[in-house]
Amino acid sequence: AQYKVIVVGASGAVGQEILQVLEEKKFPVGDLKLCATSRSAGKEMLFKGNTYKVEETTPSSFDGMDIALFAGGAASKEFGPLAAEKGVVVIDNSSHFRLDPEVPLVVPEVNPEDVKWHKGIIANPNCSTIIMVVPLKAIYDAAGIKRVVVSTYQAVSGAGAEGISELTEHTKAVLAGDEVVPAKFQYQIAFNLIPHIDVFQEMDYTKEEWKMVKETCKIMHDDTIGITATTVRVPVYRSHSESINVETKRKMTAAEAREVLAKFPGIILEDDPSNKKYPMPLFSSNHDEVFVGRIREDNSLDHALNMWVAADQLRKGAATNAVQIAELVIKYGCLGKR
Ligand code: 2RA
Repeated sequence: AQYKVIVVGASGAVGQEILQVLEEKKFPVGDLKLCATSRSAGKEMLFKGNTYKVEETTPSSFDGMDIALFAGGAASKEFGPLAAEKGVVVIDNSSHFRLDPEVPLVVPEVNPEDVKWHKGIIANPNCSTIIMVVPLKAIYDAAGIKRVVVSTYQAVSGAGAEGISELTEHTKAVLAGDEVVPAKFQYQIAFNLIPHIDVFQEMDYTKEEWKMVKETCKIMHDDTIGITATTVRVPVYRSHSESINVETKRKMTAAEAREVLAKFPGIILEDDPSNKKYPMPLFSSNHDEVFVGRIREDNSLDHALNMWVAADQLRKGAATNAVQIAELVIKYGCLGKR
């Protein structure tokens, strides 16, 4: 069978990745429609060797479509429910519906079954959450989890195409001795780290940090897991990295952790310090797996482990995860109610 697919926000960084992943994974696209705001309407994009013109998103854009992949941003709030009303299965990258109890929040390697109870909208978690919960699930199944402490090192492309160009511009300006003009980021991002992603909220945590806390408990179906996060923007173009400390319920050695992580779907273990083997964003980019390494027992706490992970946040962190959800919708036969 083939499916009528509409990509909303097609011209942005995530939208472009969605098209690439749909093509790479040979998703059964029968009919493709690319939509975006009026600002991007008219742009031409390639898919499977054919040129498609980006149209402005309107309510009628969704007529007769089977699956809508929203790349993120405000469009989901305006058009998501409307598309679902029309019987289109909406897979949304924005944060808008993630914590809605009526909306499943899904990472296919972690909670695939949640796709089955969708009521028209399925939410894609935040990229930094997806990258963390894949290895956490392997540990959780083997030893249980009491608490997680995570610090992230997030690429500038998490802030879209403007984030990418700002790193380039700031780097050139610094090297040329010119004035640096922050626009997308709060400060100069070249040769700097900015511990501020999204807005500050209660307890002086940012919205990005609260996303990691709340989304993880929903995906893992376990509100007893204690999570605290610090999210940081770093001068890296692509791939988020994360330093994760996990306190487990049952003792787990580093060797046991390596064993379960190596076997877990969607993970590539890169953990051989004597040969300088560990994950790095330069090498995890353009892949779909979460790379895990630097696994060590916590020297300061009995039942705890450290690990360092890196993954392409435009792919596994967004586009690939969304397309994998679409594949589950087909596998489980839970397309929209016409
Ligand atoms: C970021 N995770 O990295 C957020 C949104 N993609 O900016």
